[in-house]
Amino acid sequence: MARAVSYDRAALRPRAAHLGVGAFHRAHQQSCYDELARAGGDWGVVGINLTPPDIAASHAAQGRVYALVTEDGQGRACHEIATLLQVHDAAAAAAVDWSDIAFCTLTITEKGYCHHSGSHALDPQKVAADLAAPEAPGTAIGYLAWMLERRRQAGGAPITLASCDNVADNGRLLGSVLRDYAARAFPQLPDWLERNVAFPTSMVDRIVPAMSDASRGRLEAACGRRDALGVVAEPFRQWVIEDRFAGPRPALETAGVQIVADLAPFEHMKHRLLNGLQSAYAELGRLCGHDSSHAAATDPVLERWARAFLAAQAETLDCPEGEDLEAYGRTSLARLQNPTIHHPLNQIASDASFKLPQRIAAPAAERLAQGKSAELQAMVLAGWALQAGDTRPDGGGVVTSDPMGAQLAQMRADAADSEGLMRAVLALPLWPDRLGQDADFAAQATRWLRAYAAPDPALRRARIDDFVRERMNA
Ligand code: NAI
Ligand code: CS2
Repeated sequence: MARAVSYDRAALRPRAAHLGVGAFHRAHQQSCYDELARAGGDWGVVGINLTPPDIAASHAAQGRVYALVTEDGQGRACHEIATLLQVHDAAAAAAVDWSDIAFCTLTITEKGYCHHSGSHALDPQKVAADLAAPEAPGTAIGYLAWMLERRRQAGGAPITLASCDNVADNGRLLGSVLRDYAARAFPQLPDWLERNVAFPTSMVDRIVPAMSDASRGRLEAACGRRDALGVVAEPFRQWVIEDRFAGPRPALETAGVQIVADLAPFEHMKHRLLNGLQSAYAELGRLCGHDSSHAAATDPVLERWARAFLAAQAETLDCPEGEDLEAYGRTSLARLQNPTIHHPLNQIASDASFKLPQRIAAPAAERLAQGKSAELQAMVLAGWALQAGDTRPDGGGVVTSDPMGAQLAQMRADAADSEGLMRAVLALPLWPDRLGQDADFAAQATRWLRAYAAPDPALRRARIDDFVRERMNA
């Protein structure tokens, strides 16, 4: 039975905003705001979507309430979420009243920051249209800069902009690209930003696959109705945010959010263990013939491989306060084995050129610097070299997309052999220099590229199994 809304929605005020009202925001930050409201808080959220699909009309049509279903092998729960007070699609974004908003979060996908992947630098080409017409922005960076310039001119109050995307040091990335853009578009804005805007880094975690016919069916069974904005997620939820704010903020601690001075250990732990394993399965799982992370995580060969991979990744981590890295790794694998969450590997493989630098390449480079093998990470990069840009749909019709996909497909076509292809991939400006300079790493990645060339997924799987059994004493 659905958990009804227990608070007076009229008492909620539009004090927060969110850019990117996608499935994850509706399942994660909104569930935190909902808990705050149930505890007596008055923070409501103004949602803004700058890219399709438009959802404002659907949100209004169903009374500005939607269902969040959390489920695992032990059961299913339906939560009615009413803290998303408004939704504005791109055409209406310019009219949003930001004057009372003190805290804004973002989930605009890794590519939404208009930066060079693997860096915090703005890519001017990605904002060229906005720089030509800064009063009519189309990108999230252009829109935020334009909003902040109007706030500056109006003598507006300080504001916190908190990225919640899976990119390395997301707060510093947002601050970096926004300051660079502002200097080009609104010369008086950078100084105001320094004094009035905070960019905390966040680590956010809840597995929220894109909705499918099957998950929509489970939502209807749990909540007793169809729901255009409904989402289905695992029960696990974590939000760790850097203690860096400008102006008032919601009492996020009420919802179990951790406010910490040093965010990096938490971010690296999540990016390299949970996210790293997901991206590893996105490559190796598909090579072994699997469509979902659940299928990969319950494959005995890939489960054995995962235990070796998680141990190797954990060796590059400092343990965050209050955490246990080995237990976190076990929990990460168990979460991917959740029988109700069938996360398409093609969805996880999407935008991999923005994900693999922090999830795979950075720990690989650190292992090499420690004089340790990074062959497990090389296996993942070789899988990416072979599959990036392959847009064939999986069994469920899900396709993968990556801004560098076409470039990788061309590199495969142009390469004389596996060694030439791997050399070209490791020369891309995505990775730490050490990866391209280490002959052993390049040789290992090349050998796996050749091993993956076997046409039969069962043969590829057998080669992975042989490696794990022989080399990792698994
Ligand atoms: P989604 O596809 O449901 O929603 C994507 C949202 O991003 C939409 O609101 C869309 O308007 C916006 N968007 C997409 N491209 C954009 C661009 N170039 N500029 C501005 N806005 C853009 O995806 P979902 O599941 O909500 O994930 C979004 C992001 O949330 C992920 O990329 C990741 O960084 C983060 N995240 C997702 C998790 C998940 O399990 N789905 C878990 C943890 C973080
Ligand atoms: C996934 C993440 O698609 C992907 O890149 O690895 O969305 C993952 O599900 C979340 O980060 C979990 O919190």
